[in-house]
Amino acid sequence: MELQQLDRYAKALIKEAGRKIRHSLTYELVIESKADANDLVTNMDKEIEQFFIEHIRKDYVGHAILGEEGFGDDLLSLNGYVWMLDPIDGTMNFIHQQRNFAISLGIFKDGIGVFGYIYDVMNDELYSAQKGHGAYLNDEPIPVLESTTISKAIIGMNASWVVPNRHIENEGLIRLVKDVRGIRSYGSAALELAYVSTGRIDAYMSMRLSPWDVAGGVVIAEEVGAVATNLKGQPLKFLGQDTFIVARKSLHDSLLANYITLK
Ligand code: 2AM
Ligand code: CA
Ligand code: CA
Ligand code: CA
Repeated sequence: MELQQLDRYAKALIKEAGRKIRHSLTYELVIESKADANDLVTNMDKEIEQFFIEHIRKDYVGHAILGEEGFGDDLLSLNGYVWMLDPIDGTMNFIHQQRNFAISLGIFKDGIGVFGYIYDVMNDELYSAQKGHGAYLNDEPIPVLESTTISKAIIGMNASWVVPNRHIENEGLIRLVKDVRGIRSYGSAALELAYVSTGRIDAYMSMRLSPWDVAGGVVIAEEVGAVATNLKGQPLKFLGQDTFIVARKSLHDSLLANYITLK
């Protein structure tokens, strides 16, 4: 298969899906809760996932699809081509703000990320990368990240980190909040990965993410020299949920060694 053709195809689908989402803002959304009252999903999350799946199943027979809203395949392995799709990452922002959400897509082959895409729909900004070929924001190459220190770092993380929880010791997190330059919480894992990749923030971490939240972003982040693992420092499996951290290597290692103590 011609990889450049696959890249063009994926980008065209993403742009078309983005147009559909922007257009949908003129209509009233149907909003439902999933696992809990604040875990939201709309008709557009479902429609956009189905839009991708219909096209991929027709044009790339044999490729598997892993999508948040469950219209894709139930996968036990990552053999062959697998499209990991989050049709709207940051659904709460989509509903409340009509911005700060993204389409997140990773195309993997035999468990290795080949293409990554994050589309900031309202800003018409497409972050993309092909493994080994660098990362782009629209048509501009994204420079490789320079190293930084904790004291100059802005860290993306969720406010739930400061609530005592069963995953991580609070003591290290309190020290972290004091030691870093700033903390940000954007509410879209995919956009936070895009921001780490472009140096707008220096790290992003989460206690629970799924493959479709990070698949595209990890391909992009690795192309600019960032490292992504779970909070134990282990490689990501992209099958099932896990903890997550992404940052350039020195910062990643320092965060795990000095601030994140798993219970
Ligand atoms: P989503 O908007 O696609 O659900 C919010 O901090 C980030 O965490 C978003 O990227 C959100 O993705 C993701 N997330 C993953 N699991 C979630 C859950 N159960 N409830 C809310 N957000 C979740
Ligand atoms: Ca969701
Ligand atoms: Ca998501
Ligand atoms: Ca989603």
